[in-house]
Amino acid sequence: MLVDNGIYKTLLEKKEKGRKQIAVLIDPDKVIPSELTPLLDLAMEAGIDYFFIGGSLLVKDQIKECIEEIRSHTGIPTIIFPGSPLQICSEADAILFLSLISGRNAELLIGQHVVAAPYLRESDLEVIATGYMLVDGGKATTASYMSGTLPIPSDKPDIAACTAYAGALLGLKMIYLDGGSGAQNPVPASMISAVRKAVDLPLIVGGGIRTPRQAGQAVQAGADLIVIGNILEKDPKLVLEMSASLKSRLTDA
Ligand code: 1GP
Repeated sequence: MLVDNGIYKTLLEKKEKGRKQIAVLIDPDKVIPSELTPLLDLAMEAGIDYFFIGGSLLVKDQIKECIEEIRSHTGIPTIIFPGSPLQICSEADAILFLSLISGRNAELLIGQHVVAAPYLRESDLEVIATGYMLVDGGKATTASYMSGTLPIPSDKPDIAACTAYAGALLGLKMIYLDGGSGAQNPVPASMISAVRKAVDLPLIVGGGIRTPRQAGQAVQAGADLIVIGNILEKDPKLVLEMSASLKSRLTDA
């Protein structure tokens, strides 16, 4: 039986209403869980939609603590964004079941999914099948290195569009276009709009978004959900401006 915690349904409803969404990515290695409160307060004030939790490589065992901290302070849904099955944690609301469709590494297309399957079957996590596409963001990232895959060149929107369309044909529920955490350049608008034209699935875009303007450009090009991580580690208050920028674009539309 598949668990339904209402996460995908709500995401889809917001997309259908044209309501742009924002997720804050928490890398459990880079925070002290008991000191998350100021960021959580800002995220609530900003009205963010989700917390994503995870990383391509984690060296500290803090996922559970981070999720518990978020849950005890906010009602914002927690979604695991895993780099490996070791990051499965039943305390969250959902997990992105990522298939790295931009790559040709069988382990990340299906191998690790088989390893994860029995744990997911026993958990209360809503599992959301997501086509994950790494895009060249100007430098190697932990995601590109750890996955051992070649990101899609940023000036090849057609490759991205065909890959996303193939993902939709395979029955995936969402597409995540990612430059990787700390990418030098965010995913270009031309690529986001090419993917938007190719598929009607919820489109997540992240990696290297550092300014409200970049967030706005991504949604303008067709992203439904923006993910912001790295920059908030330096300037948590930026979440307020990021969120305001998305909301004003909606009003302008
Ligand atoms: C990375 O999309 C996320 O996988 C967020 O990227 O940390 O660069 O904001 P940043």
